[in-house]
Amino acid sequence: MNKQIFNQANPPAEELKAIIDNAVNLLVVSHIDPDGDALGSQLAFAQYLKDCGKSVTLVRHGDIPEKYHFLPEVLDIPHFDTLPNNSTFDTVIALECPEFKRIGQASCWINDETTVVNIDHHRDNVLEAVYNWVNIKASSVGEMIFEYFEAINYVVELPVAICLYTAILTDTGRFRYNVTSQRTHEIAGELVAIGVVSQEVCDTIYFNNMPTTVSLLGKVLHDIEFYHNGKLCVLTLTKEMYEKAGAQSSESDGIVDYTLYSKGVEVGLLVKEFTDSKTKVSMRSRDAINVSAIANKFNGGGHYNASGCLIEKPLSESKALLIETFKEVFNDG
Ligand SMILES: [Mn+2]
Repeated sequence: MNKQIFNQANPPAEELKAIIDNAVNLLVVSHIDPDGDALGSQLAFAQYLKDCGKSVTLVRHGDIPEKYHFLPEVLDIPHFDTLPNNSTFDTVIALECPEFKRIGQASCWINDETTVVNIDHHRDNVLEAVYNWVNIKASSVGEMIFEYFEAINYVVELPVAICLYTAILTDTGRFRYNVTSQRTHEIAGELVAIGVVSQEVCDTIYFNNMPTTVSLLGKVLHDIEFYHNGKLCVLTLTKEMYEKAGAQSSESDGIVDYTLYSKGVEVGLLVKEFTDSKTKVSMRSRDAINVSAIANKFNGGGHYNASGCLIEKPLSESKALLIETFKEVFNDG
């Protein structure tokens, strides 16, 4: 089969449906350390495939954050190391994965014979699959899947609606990022019409933190730093802070958002001690600055206003390097 590339908003419904009609044994995967869009999209698409009478397997690489445990059947998604090695799939649906390596170990089920369908909205998607539908204007893969469901007249029921709403809500930062379009709100409205209770979903995800998480946030905010005339905000997370707060590593999820809480900040960084020699960085920006390009310089990637990378240097060195890098960005030399 020749490679097909659809860089468009409209779902290539006929082509996609034809692939699914021909598929027998499908695997639905997403990226390492799944987030709301990854899990919501995976669950929604898998339900649709089951409703088509297909044999469907889901798999994940990484833990499911506690705040997403309410998603219907999410806890049934097996970790890749619990799936039998000899499982075979003729078709793999890869959601939210700019490249196969983002799938993690679950990519071991992709070989030359596999028909891979890549559905994504990352602008750095490398179009590795046989079939690629990439819409960089979509707020989320959840939004793209809704468009596809609508195009083929698949009736979305409440469990699927909850999954798609979660995907959209989380990937738009609660309808805040600039990818949030009129269409995004319309789709959210349709999902509410199906029965999604917006406040319930929102509170379950955002207002349901463990006390240790909030304690960790307090420690991080206590040491907040500003550079380059207040345009760069840096939050630092050390292993010691985790220990003192009694928090797990997954509990830092969302802390990066606080980097943009203050007036005048254009870029926010969360710099996290990963190991003694590696530092994990999350970047956020307001409209004008493309932090994905900066993350790329450090072999990372992501979106225009939200990206990340892993720097192979200790925390303090990485932080100094980043602050220096942003000097140029702000012409603050
Ligand atoms: Mn996404």
